[in-house]
Amino acid sequence: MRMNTWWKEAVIYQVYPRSFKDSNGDGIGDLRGIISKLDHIASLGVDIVWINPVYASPDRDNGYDISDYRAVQPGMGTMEDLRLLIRKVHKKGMKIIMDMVINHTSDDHIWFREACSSRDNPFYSYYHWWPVEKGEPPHRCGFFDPAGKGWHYNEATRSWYLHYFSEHQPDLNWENPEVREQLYDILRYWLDMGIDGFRLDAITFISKDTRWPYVTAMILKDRYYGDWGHYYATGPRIHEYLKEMYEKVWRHYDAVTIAEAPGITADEANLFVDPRRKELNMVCHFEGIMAGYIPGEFKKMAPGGYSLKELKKIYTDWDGALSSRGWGTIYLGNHDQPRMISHWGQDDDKYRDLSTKMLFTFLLTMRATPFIYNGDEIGMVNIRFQHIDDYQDIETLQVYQRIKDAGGDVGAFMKDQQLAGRDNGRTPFQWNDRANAGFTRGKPWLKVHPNYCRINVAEQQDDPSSVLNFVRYLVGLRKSIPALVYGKYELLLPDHPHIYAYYRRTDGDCCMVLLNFTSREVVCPPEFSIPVGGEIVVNNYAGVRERERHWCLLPFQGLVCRIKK
Ligand code: TEU
Ligand code: CA
Repeated sequence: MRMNTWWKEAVIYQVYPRSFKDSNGDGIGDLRGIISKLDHIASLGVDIVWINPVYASPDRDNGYDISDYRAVQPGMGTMEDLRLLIRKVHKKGMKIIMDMVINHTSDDHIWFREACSSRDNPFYSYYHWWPVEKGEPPHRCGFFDPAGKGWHYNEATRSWYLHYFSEHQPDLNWENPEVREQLYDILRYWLDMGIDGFRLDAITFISKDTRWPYVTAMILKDRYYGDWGHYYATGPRIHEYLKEMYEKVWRHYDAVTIAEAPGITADEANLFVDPRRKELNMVCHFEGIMAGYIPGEFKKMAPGGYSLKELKKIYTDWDGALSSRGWGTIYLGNHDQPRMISHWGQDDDKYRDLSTKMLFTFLLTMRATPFIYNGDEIGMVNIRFQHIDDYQDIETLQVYQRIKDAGGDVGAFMKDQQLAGRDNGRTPFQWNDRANAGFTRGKPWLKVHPNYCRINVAEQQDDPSSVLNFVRYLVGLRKSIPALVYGKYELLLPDHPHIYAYYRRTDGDCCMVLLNFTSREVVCPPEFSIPVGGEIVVNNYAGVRERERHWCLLPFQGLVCRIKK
């Protein structure tokens, strides 16, 4: 039997602090900036605010390289500002969760600076090392490494250290109980300060097979879908660690725990979130967000784009996997992804608003806790940089270098990045049509999208037909119809290439959701009937077109029809 809980009913709003609002003119968003915009966040009707890392960091990866877990990054503000933010969020009746990066630290963290000074240093065992006497280490992938390598040589200790991301993000050695105690202590520190939970970065990667087996391309392909992320997510002690973390931390708080879960498939999800196992509450999987990319290539979209049929299968499989135990999440964009609208909809002037509204209808009517990424609520789109110098993201820059060094096709990479590059989702938030979109009075750290004069909050604030007000309406609707949260999800027309349709059903209530994911007009198949006496509660067009008793969906039309029994 499934229990109803606040975080299942919640809508989460993700704030990327660097790009949200700058309060002091240094061009970088900060905590005071977020505080000044809490009215906007609250106006959406969301329940939980998730902020990306704001801890002390050399910012090689925009805060995902923490150098002090108990300090606020000076550029972000002070500890007082953070306490104020927590108080103000609570005062508005919302909750706040922080991002926690404990798979790795910054190479500037005192633990690592000590560790790499000598093999005898007590902190040496806080990280994973491969001593030179053993020869070359077995290959591991470093996602953000210019050479693609996951080991980096350190002269002082005559050994390589492990880093799944960049060389500036050494992986912590969770085998060491002292490391684990340190980390649990940090989690408790923040919970005691009053935050309501965590999004746990790359948490599926914390356990390593320290027999360090050779993982050849063949093994990777045969056993791990050719995906290093999957190999990394299947460490032998992962669930032991998560259970321990539960006992030592979560058990004592009413906090929500959300795993960022690269490498996890639907059939593994309950290992993390079945409440009987006492590990975590929810996982954010990558299968939906990665649909359409060519496997084995770096963020290269298949020529025809993603297939809706495949997308439906992924979300339906995930729903099925979590239908009786556990609970899911859904997101269509975040700080690691292109803009939702450019990725899954069509971002030209003709269809931008319509397809954004359709996508939000999807996002907010599925059986999973939805995440809204800041900027999507006004329909912000990819900036599509032309020059490598415009990018700031370590991933883009390092992979560019890797391809260049290997004599690869840099031009093709630049083109792929216009769709997939992470900086597309990180351009400054567009508040109004004044200088720098009202984000900063200084020079923004990343270019503002030139369309800010037309696409901004001020423009949409009071326009009843705006994307912004559509999102506010949908959030409210989800909160007022329990079937949209807890109702059973039943996929209709699974093989239809253009329409995504499903029921959300409880005993006395049913919502039928009909979404046209394409720019063509589509007639619903004849076996698909119009519900008699249904009430249309969501529609991104003024009306509904019918043709001989068949529903006809206009380009990117999204409809929710409520059928009460
Ligand atoms: O992401 C982890 C992760 O798996 C992604 O890095 C993913 O591989 C990549 O973004 C695909 O482009 C988290 C954070 O969300 C991300 O911002 C960090 O860069 C990363 O961890 C390292 O901490
Ligand atoms: Ca600032």
